[in-house]
Amino acid sequence: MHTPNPPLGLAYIAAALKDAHYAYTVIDGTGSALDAVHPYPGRSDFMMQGLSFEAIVARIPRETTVIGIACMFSTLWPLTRMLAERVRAAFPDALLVLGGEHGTAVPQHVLKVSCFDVVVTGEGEETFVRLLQANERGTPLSEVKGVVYRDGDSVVNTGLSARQRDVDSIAWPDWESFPLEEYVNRHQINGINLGHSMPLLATRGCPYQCTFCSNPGMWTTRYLPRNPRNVVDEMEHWVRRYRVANFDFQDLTAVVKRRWAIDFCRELIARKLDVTWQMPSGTRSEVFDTEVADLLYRSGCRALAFAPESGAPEILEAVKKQVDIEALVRAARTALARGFMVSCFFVIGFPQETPATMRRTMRLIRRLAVMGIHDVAVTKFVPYPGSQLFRQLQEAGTIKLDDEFFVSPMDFYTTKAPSYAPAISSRRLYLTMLWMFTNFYVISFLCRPARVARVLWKAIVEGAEETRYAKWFVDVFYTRRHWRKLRDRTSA
Ligand code: B12
Ligand code: SF4
Repeated sequence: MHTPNPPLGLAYIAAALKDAHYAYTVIDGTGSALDAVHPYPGRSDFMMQGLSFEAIVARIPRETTVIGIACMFSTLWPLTRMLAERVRAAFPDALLVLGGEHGTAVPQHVLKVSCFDVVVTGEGEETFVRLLQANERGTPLSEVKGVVYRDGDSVVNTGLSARQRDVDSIAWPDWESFPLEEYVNRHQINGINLGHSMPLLATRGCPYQCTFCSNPGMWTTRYLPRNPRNVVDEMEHWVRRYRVANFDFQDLTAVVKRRWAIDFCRELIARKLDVTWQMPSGTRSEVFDTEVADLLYRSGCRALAFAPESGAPEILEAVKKQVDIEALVRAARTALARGFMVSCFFVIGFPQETPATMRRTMRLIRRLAVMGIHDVAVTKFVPYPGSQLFRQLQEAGTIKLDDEFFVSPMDFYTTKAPSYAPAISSRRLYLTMLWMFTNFYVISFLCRPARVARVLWKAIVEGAEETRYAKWFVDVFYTRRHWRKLRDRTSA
């Protein structure tokens, strides 16, 4: 189970429908019932948050002809498929459409094992509107770029649609149709708790091609930042509308171009919105120098994450991460000196991983702890559908596309998750991950006992999360117990 976030992708889709004057109903299955928790079919250690399948189906207006469902995480595919079956039973004639990362990654598989009629691949706004127009006019789906559909016994893929180049013309998310305040009031969002927060997207795409990431297949390598003024206009709008104090940027990598970062910060500083913002999903570090760090901080940015992924250059080369570790460490030092909360993301267990490469990663983690980095996240490698490594492992017959595989990222922090590195056993990977966390936090504590104690005190006593490990503590001490109680109440 993970913290649900306001569904930004769907809010963009809703805005596109509004712009095109289509009548639509939004059902936010999670956000509409954040306090309802149900048992997860077939896994007693998982829980499902939100409306039941039956309640979702009951909210779909009877006259609906096209039903779109989003599946961002492959981990959610088994549930999405079960929901689609219920929807299909109640609406046998409706066109059932899947959108989001998962369908884009494995559209053929989706159509083979489920009752979806069409998969919208890649960026969804224009494609979904074109699909609706084609459906309305009876035009063949083969004329709609960006869709995959069944045609008799075969599956037709019209190819990824071209990305919207004029990103400033994309309508802002239609949050009015979603129970956004339910998320905001409970701090159901990605970043550390800096007050009432909502998500924002300042850029689209990422120019890099890391082999473990689904980005190139989903967004291509076209990185398009929005006009800084347009981004700040949107922030100002939400500050007025929802009284938000903080924005969590959901960008794949917000800061790539130095000029853009500087212009954006200057615009935000000039507008005096009195908000903070953060980049919890991670950002590239290449343009992060003293001037950029200072402007980011003055514009309200308080927390960010860099993703070295590994401390071993041979692993970075193998996965095409294109990161210079020493430059990243310098950027992290600059960020710390300016007062940012800094996290670093690591992945262990890439197919090329060996005990020696993991030792190098451990050395980097210890070095970052001594430097004063606030958090690290160490996860085990999972071949995410849509990534180059996924395709390679699938071709090699290592992956079987079943529910167990799709939910495996949920088992990161247990011994269940498999190892894809022939040189490392699953158990060793798990223990190394724990050892890396232990090393980082023990060293952090020894180097800065007062800081760690203050953060943990605030987390445990006040439930306030200043860092990711504080968020984890709050999760263990409060949130999980809270969910268990809610589950027992829901099923009573
Ligand atoms: C924010 C975020 C999170 C947040 C929460 C997200 C949430 N619940 O909303 C948190 C921190 C919880 C998170 C966790 C994880 N995340 Co994450 N996350 C993101 C991130 C950075 C932003 C999502 C977003 O808002 N995108 C912006 C919107 C506009 O894009 P979109 O949702 O894709 O929507 C567009 C299209 O998909 C389409 N579309 C979407 N829905 C629909 C519906 C219909 C009907 C149609 C027609 C079209 C359509 O149109 C939209 C507009 O163009 C993405 C990367 C990214 N930038 O997309 C990764 C990403 C989704 N995460 C990813 C991963 C791997 C994870 C983790 C496994 C990481 C980890 N190591 O633990 C966990 C797993 C969580 C779980 N239990 O499954 C992968 C998913 C890969 C996959 N196939 O599963 C992504 C794609 C990053 C990547 N490139 O690798 N994540
Ligand atoms: S991992 Fe990050 S840098 Fe690499 S392609 Fe994905 S979003 Fe871009």
